Amino acid sequence: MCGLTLQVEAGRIAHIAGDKLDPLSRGFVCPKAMALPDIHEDPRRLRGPVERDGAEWKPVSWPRAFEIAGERLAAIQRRHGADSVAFYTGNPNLHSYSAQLFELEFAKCLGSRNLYSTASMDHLPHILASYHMFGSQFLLPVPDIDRTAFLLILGANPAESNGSLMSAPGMPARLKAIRERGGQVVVVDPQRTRTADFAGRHIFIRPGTDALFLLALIQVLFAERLAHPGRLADFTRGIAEIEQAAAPFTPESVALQTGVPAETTRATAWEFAQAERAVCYSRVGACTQQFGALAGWLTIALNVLTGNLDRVGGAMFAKPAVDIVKIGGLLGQNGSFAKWRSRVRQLPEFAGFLPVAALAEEMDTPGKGQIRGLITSAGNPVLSTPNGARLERALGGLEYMVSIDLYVNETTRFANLILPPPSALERDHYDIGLRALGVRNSTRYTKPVFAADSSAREDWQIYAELGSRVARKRGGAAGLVASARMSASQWMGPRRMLDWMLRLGPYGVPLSSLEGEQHTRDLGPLAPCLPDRLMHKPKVIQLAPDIYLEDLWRLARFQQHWQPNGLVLIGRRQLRSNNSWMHRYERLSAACTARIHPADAAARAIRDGDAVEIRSRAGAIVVAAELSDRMLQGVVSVPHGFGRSGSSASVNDVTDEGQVDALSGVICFNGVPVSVTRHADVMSR
Ligand SMILES: Nc1nc2c(c(=O)[nH]1)N[C@H]1C(S)=C(S)[C@@H](COP(=O)(O)OP(=O)(O)OC[C@H]3O[C@@H](n4cnc5c(=O)[nH]c(N)nc54)[C@H](O)[C@@H]3O)O[C@H]1N2
Ligand SMILES: Nc1nc2c(c(=O)[nH]1)N[C@H]1C(S)=C(S)[C@@H](COP(=O)(O)OP(=O)(O)OC[C@H]3O[C@@H](n4cnc5c(=O)[nH]c(N)nc54)[C@H](O)[C@@H]3O)O[C@H]1N2
Ligand SMILES: [Mo]
Repeated sequence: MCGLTLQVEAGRIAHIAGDKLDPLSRGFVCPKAMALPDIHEDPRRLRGPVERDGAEWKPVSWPRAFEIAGERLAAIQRRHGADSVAFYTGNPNLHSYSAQLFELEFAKCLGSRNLYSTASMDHLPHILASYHMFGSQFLLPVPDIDRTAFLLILGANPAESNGSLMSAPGMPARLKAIRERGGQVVVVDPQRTRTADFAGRHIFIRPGTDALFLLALIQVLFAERLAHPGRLADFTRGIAEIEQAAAPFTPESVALQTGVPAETTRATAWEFAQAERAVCYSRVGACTQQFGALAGWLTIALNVLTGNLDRVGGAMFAKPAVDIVKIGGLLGQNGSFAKWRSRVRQLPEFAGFLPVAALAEEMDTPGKGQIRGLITSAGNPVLSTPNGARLERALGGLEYMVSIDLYVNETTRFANLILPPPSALERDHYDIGLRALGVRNSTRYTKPVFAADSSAREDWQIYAELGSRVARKRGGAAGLVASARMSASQWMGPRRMLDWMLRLGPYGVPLSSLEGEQHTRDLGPLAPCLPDRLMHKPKVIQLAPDIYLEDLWRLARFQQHWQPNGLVLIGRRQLRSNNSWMHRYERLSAACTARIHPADAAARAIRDGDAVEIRSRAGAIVVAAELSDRMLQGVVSVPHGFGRSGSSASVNDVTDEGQVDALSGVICFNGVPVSVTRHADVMSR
């Protein structure tokens, strides 16, 4: 999303810089963009399909690769039913419009209910809330960060992650600007993060208790007559219900579990309510935890109850050139929840996808519907999903596996076949999803920087070729229809689809008019759009959907039975990293250490730099301890995405696939009970 200026000399990138004329990123560029040439030129990147032969990888032609993969996957489905082949789609697919456009059609070709994406370890609570409250999973509020006077952040570190579900390149400057214009930024996090340093105000919170904290804020709003939804009240239902539901959760009653003093909670509620323009923004830390769904819902509720939803400086909705809310509605993609559940543990689907926490057990639990074949695309679930070690064992037992990826990684090494697309610089680019989350409306289409090899297949082409083959070879009426639909999509191609979506959008710009533009086109600041854009019929905000009110019983029970116990594990992201796959580039280097409070370390005779063993129900890892008083006592933090080599370890060998938010099925990466022991002590036992 950062506008870039690339200088190309003799077929190579000679220089990369931020585009100062970009209306959104204003010249800012993060380390990930600087690594683009490293990815492009990396000799380890796969340039053509490879087939595994024992421990060796042998090149194979594209036609032959599609033929084998199509036949093997369809054969499994013919024998064991469509659900026996699963599909996992990873994070980078969200950054490729053409892959995204073909992904759902590909899933239809498989005809399987075993579909998995990163949503359930990331943003599921947010899309679940938008679906229930606004009627569309795509109608996601974005903090109007450049005009707000009070930003309350829970469980996000945008100064390092660059913002998520909020496309706002250059967060440090944007955070500073809030304070320079007299505003406030408050960060609620078990670690004092880089974002907290910019904020100036930081509140420590115990992992997994954000729902309690947010409910207490809402309780204060009602008890102290601070709730003023303003014009939103005309089209909001459930205000009285939420008042009643929040009543028992006073700041005093949640102080013990959250670790936030009652006076701090009360003062925060007052400041938030009285600020001229305020917005609450919560992300990964508040999502991927035991009450993630409740926290996602309450974040929006707090904004509504203070009149800050759809208000300048509050939580607003972008008006993107490709209106995915409208198109999603036309295509019947507003969302769905718990229409079916996973076979083994009965975890709910959302929009057709099952929680990743179920993936390994669906593979290694025998019975009808067991997964025997797998396609992964742009992902690395061995490192990115909970209990990666169990998943790894399960991968070894598959009958056939295909991976669509640029690399042999910790997951794709189990594939029988790897199909690599060209690098990001060799394909065109348009941000469909991320522009819809922009803090300012803008649009840009980027042509390929380099021409791909004539034999190269982009992700969408791989989806099309493989999908139509599997569907056709599986046979049956459904298979033939899916295959024909995919062929029609392939004939149309992603560019024409994009052009059509742009023309249908609120600005009616044809793709050809964007193609000639050097810079991102500014489409202006965010503007109020409710109740018009609401997708419920009638157009209302459902402030208190039953699924959330019912889940409050679980929260109350947790509160009652809460007891201080040992250490819990949480994650963190670092500036020079990107999930599991960018550490290999020299320009990106992050460290995999266990951050622990000095008092917790002292109690275990751990010194800075000592190797420590972190153990949970699921497994154990050994990493170096990093003593830091920026951690809340009782909490230890390890970043994810590192492989099991040298001094690093995969934290997801410790996270527990058994620990999910019971309502949504989102995984609890944050708040895993662990023991931490000096490695030397473990060895001598
Ligand atoms: N403990 C813990 N675990 C976490 C998280 C956490 O906070 N804590 N965060 C979770 C979150 S939010 C996410 S999004 C996931 C990410 O999890 P995944 O999506 O499973 O993993 P990535 O590391 O993003 O995988 C990237 C892979 O995509 C490949 N790739 C890159 N570009 C392309 C492309 O254009 N096409 C194709 N086909 N492949 C490409 C890369 O080579 C790499 O192998 O991790 C989750 N895991
Ligand atoms: N440099 C870099 N940028 C990235 C990525 C990357 O790997 N590296 N990944 C990208 C992806 S896929 C995503 S989804 C986004 C994520 O973007 P963010 O959500 O901003 O990223 P995190 O650093 O995971 O922030 C989570 C924060 O939650 C805190 N936390 C943990 N548990 C709790 C809790 O129970 N309550 C509260 N209140 N806080 C808690 C953690 O201490 C941490 O500071 O970042 C994206 N950007
Ligand atoms: Mo993510």
